[in-house]
Parts: sequence; structure tokens; C-alpha cells
Amino acid sequence: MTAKIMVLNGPNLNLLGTREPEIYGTETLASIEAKTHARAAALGVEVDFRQSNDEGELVTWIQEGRTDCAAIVINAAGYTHTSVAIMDALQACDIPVIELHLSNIHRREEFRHHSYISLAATGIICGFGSHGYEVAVEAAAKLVG
Ligand code: CA2
Repeated sequence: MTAKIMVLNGPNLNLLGTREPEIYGTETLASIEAKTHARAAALGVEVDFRQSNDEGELVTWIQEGRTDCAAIVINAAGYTHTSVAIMDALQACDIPVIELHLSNIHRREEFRHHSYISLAATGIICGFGSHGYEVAVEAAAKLVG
């Protein structure tokens, strides 16, 4: 059976490509999604790509991924720095969890240096812009292959 990797995106990432291109690049989330699917197909895995502005919805999806998927890639966006609930949901997962950020959060404001997601993550990819999504899927495929 083809391994399924859940790729979750948190609040405001639906606005990618419309503002702050110097930090987040010019690509839209739809374009990133298409490239992520293409990379997954080349690697022989399946991707379930989602975005929500709602913390509770992200928790529900993580609980779904915990039983239905082989790994979770998550760019929790602003919730990275605030959400104990998302961390708890990820810590309940017995599958690899890859934390992903477009920007290098450690080169930015102090409040972005702490991540609740890191406390539940198998590994972290940050600072590679939209290419990070392909890197994350590659890392996940390697872990579950
Ligand atoms: O670098 C990342 O991927 C972040 O997860 C992005 C979050 C930020 O809060 C994290 O510290 C780092 C912000 C996502 C919001 O993205 C926007 C994109 C375009 C316009 C407005 C917001």
C-alpha cells in the first residue's frame, strides 16, 4: 500500500504569495501544493495537503493523521510559538513528525525562537523557502520507507 504523508499548514499560509515576499517568497500555497504532490509521486508516496486558520481543526487533523498516515509534516505557522494543544496532539502520534518553516525562525524575532512543535518533532526543516516542502516530503518518505 502507498504510504500517505499528511502535510499540514497553519494560519495565514493561505495568504502566501500576496504579502511579505522578502520573507516568505512569491509562490502561492496552491503552487507549493502542486510541487509537493509532484515530488511525492516521484518518491512513490501519497500526500494529503491541508491548510487551516483554526487551531482546533489542526488538532483534529493531527488526530486523523495519527491513525491514517505514515508521517506528518507540519508548518504550524504562528501556532508554532503558542500552541500547547497542537504539541500535545503531535506528542500523541507514534509516527514521524517533521516540523517545517519557510523562513529560518532562529534568524528572526526572539519570540519565534521557541517552538512548541519542536518538542514533538522528529526533525526540523527551516529556512529553505518553499523548497522546504519537497525536502520535508523526501525526509518523511525516507523515514517511512
Ligand atoms: O517561516 C514559516 O514558515 C513560519 O511558520 C510562517 C509563520 C510565522 O508566524 C512563523 O514564525 C514562521 C507566518 C505565516 C504567515 O504567512 C503569511 C504569508 C503571506 C502573507 C501573510 C502571512
